[in-house]
Amino acid sequence: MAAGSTQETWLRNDLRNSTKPCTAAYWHHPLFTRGTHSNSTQVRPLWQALYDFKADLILVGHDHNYQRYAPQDPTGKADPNGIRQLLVGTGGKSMYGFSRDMPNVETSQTGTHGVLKLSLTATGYTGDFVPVEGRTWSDNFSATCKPKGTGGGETVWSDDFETAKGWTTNPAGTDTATTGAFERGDPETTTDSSQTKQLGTAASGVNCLVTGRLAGSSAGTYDVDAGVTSARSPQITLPSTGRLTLTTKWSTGFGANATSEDYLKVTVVGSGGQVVVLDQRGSGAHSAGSWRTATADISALAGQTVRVHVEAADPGTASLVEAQIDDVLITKA
Ligand SMILES: [Ca+2]
Ligand SMILES: [Ca+2]
Ligand SMILES: [Ca+2]
Repeated sequence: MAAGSTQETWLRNDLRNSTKPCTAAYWHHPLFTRGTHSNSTQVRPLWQALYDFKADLILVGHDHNYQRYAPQDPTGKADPNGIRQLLVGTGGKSMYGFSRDMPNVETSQTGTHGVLKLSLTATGYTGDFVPVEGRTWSDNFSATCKPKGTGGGETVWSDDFETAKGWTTNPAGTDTATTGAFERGDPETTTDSSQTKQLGTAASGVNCLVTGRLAGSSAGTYDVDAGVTSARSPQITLPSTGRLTLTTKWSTGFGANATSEDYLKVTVVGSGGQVVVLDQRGSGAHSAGSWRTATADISALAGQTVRVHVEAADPGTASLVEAQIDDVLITKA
C-alpha cells in the first residue's frame, strides 16, 4: 500500500477520474483506533491519497466497538478539510475495550451492539447508529461533502484553454487535414446517428482545444478530413525531482466508418524521450463524444524541457472524426 504501489496508484487514478464531490472509502484496518488493536499505519498512504482528493468518509472495522472521529489529516491532526473515520465493529461478536485515548474522537462506546445506518446523497451524508433491540445508546451526525480535491502536489503547469497560453497548430508545417484543424474556442454540438460527436460544452469554462469548433450544416462539415491535424503546447520545464503526473480531459466522437487508422493521440515529448498519454482510435462502430480523463506518469521526463503534442487524424478512407482536449494539468507530488 506504499505510495507508488499498484494499489495506491489505482486509488489515485480512480479518485482523479471521479466527477463526484462526495467520496466514501471502506476497508478493514483502521488507521486510528482507541481499541485493543494498534493503529494500522500501513494504510496511511491510502488515507493520504483520499485526503489529497478531499474524500469525506472512511469506514473501517477490526476493533469490536464504535468510534466516530472528527475530520482529520493522515497524521491525526484535526482538519476541517480532512476525512471523518467511522470505526463500526458492533455487529455481534464480543466487544473489545478501550486501551488508549485518541485525539479527535467525537464519540465512542464499547457496550452496545448495533448497526450504523448511513444515508448518502449527492451533497452529503447522515449517520444514525441503530442499537439492537432493548438498548438505547445511539449516535447521529451529518455533514456536507467538500468539493473534490486536486490530488495534492504542486501545479507545475496547467491550461484550461480559456485564454491563449501559446499553443501552436501545425507546428511542424506537415499537417494534411483539409478541415477540422485544431483550434482553441467554444465548441458547437454536432450530431450524427442520434449521437453527439462534438460536445457543445467544454470540460471547464467555455473553451477547449477542438478539431474545428463550428457545427456547420452537418456533423461531416467541420470534422477532421483527409489527413492529420496537430497542436503543440509551449515549452514546459519539468522539475528534476518528484513524481510528475499529467492529466488531461479528452473526448472523441467517431462515426462507424472510423477505423484504427483514425485517432486522437496525446504525447509528452521531451529532449530525451517521450510518454504517450492517450492513443484513442476508431473501432468501426459509432462512438459518442464524452469528457473523460487520461492520466500518465511522466516522471521519466523529470528535468527535461517538454511540450504536449496533440494529434488527430482521418487518413485514408474518409470517416467522421472529432476530438477535443481541455484542462491539461501537470503536477509534482
Ligand atoms: Ca476550458
Ligand atoms: Ca469539428
Ligand atoms: Ca472526416
